[in-house]
Amino acid sequence: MSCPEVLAPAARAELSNRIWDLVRDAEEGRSGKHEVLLEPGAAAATATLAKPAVRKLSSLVSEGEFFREIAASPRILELVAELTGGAKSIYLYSDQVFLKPAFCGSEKPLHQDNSYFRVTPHSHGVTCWVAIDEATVENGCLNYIPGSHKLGLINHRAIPNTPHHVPDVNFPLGEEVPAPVPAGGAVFHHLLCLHSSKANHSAHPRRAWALHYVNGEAHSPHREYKKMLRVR
Ligand SMILES: O=C(O)CCC(=O)C(=O)O
Repeated sequence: MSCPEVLAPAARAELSNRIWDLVRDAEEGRSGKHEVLLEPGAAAATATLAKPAVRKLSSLVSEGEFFREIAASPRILELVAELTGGAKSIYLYSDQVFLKPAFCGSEKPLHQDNSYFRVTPHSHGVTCWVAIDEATVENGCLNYIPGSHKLGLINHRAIPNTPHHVPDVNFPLGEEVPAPVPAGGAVFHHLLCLHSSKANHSAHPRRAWALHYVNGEAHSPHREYKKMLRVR
């Protein structure tokens, strides 16, 4: 499901600036609060990019009120409640910024979010992926396999020496369909919906803030409610 404007232009601009500040801190080794993943190919991609490039930054909400207010904004939560079965209470399971720096942003292979999170029932969680920059086919928007949430949780195998894992099944999974999103818009996906994003060879960075929500009746072996941010 897509929503062209979950952030007002001023909020998107402020969020964008704050994320650039955090990225700069991370690139200069000053990001104590956040788990940071770097692009493996950044230095080799172009002569002008011979410095670390961040590919993922965890837990923006740990930065404070500005980020928490967006994560708890009524516009997002209305849709989250509807997509998680009319939930009365909603928690933020986790949040992370996925970056695809210009020229060197690498792909995120096909996966189901719940192969990582293990939330049950699967329908009690949802991901809201907010585009900070316009996400296009060229700079690596998400691609979805429509209807793949109906496959149930499928086996995944780890790709050695990477943080990724991919489906490990011997049946066809279906065609991937790109889902471009304007800056400030969002796509929402079921925790079992197969998705990926391709490499960014364009001159335009692509950043997105993924907010993963669960309702108050979900379970996961990896999270306790008391450690999650209650947003409703
Ligand atoms: O933004 C990306 O490239 C990948 C994001 C993703 O896999 C997710 O939000 O679940």
